[in-house]
Amino acid sequence: MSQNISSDHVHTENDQSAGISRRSLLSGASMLGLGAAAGAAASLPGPMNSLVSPAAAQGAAPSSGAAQAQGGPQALDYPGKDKALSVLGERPLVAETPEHMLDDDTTPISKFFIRNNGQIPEPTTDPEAWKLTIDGEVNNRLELTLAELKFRFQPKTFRMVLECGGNGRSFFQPQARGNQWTNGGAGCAEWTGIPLGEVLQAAGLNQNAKYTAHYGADPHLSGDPSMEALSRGMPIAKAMEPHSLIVYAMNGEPLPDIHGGPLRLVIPGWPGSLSHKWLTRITLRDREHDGQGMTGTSYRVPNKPMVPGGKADEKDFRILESMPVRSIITNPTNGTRLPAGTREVTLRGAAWAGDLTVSRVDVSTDAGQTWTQATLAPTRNRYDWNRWTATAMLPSDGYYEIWTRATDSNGKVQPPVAASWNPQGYGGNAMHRVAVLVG
Ligand SMILES: Nc1nc2c(c(=O)[nH]1)N[C@H]1C(S)=C(S)[C@@H](COP(=O)(O)O)O[C@H]1N2
Ligand SMILES: [Mo]
Repeated sequence: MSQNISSDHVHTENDQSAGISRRSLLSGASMLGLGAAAGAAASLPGPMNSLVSPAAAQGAAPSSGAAQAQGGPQALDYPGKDKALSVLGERPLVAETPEHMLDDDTTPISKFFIRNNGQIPEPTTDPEAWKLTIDGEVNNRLELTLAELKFRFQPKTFRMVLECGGNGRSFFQPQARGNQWTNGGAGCAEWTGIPLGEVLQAAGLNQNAKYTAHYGADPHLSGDPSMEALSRGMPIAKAMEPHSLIVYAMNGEPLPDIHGGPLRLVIPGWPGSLSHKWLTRITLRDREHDGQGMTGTSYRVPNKPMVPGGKADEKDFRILESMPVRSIITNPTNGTRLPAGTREVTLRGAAWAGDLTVSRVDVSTDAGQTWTQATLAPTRNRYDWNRWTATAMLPSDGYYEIWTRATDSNGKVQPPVAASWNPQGYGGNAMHRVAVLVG
């Protein structure tokens, strides 16, 4: 059975995705040989992108990506973290959450993805004494400890998606530069903190203040103290949104070290890189910030469609702002084997849309020939994700792919493949697909 599945999709010897299919096939065969119980994740070959376009390699997920080139996803070994997170890079440490592990309404800390650009700083022994400076184009420079911040301002808690700007990057063909995220560079946690806008107001923004610049305590990967691991910023209007928070707690716990504790920004809807961890300073600038991660093709996308794999004209790039609409299937797990005779499968998932909202989610079991609308659970607050449910009807035993696509409040729908190729692979919001085998 699995041989048939695979042989449709084997390409040439030197085609990387062919190797991946074969590996998946081998592990899949052994799982099936064990007679995996209903609902258990066997490693069926992932949905193959050749169903959509032979040129793109989307479907190999979760078996695609750089980590897998060395033979399967590497498990994470980090205190407090689920070992089933997959490591995309060790230096800096980057790990994503496989889609089926995003099945909780609120993503637990243990399952939340990790993205670092530099070294992980030494944990502080005195979180309440952590200092944040607000300077630059302000009338009164502020220097506040975390204790003072909590004392002076009213905290807010929102459940909000944090999503890496490169989420979905692995679906680009040819491969785009950077961590090869599938859809797991995202999570939705309850963030508690002080609205950034209130703190900026207290610092008295002057008329020249146009843009923020963020600095943190994490050393550059090289250890060079004159270099920033990351230093991004945003227009004042985004900073003043009531959901842009200076955060000190996650899911009701003190913000964990690995997520930027004791203090970070959470700037929902926009690339995760704006949500600066180990936050020490925000400088108000009179122009667009030009720190680490603001120039060239970093977090920037072309103004006009470019030839996939072609050379970038950086003059014609703009800063990536709102993230695109995305939905994921969190149940069943890709590769699930269901008992013979199963005709109904309960589907669960999540959807979100950057600054926008999700207007609908649809699912298909026939490669998009027909679609069924999913039921969206309400969001708790702006920037929360919509959990969704649907029932897939399977007419017979056999191999099925379940596809999901979300539509945003502007009517934009997720494309079948990652569109708008760009050198660093932003905006890869191809429909998510999982394979199931009935019988
Ligand atoms: N100081 C600092 N903040 C940072 C980063 C970093 O490397 N250093 N990475 C950013 C990126 S690219 C992302 S996607 C998010 C990830 O947050 P998490 O590791 O808590 O999931 O943190 C952002 N904040
Ligand atoms: Mo990111």
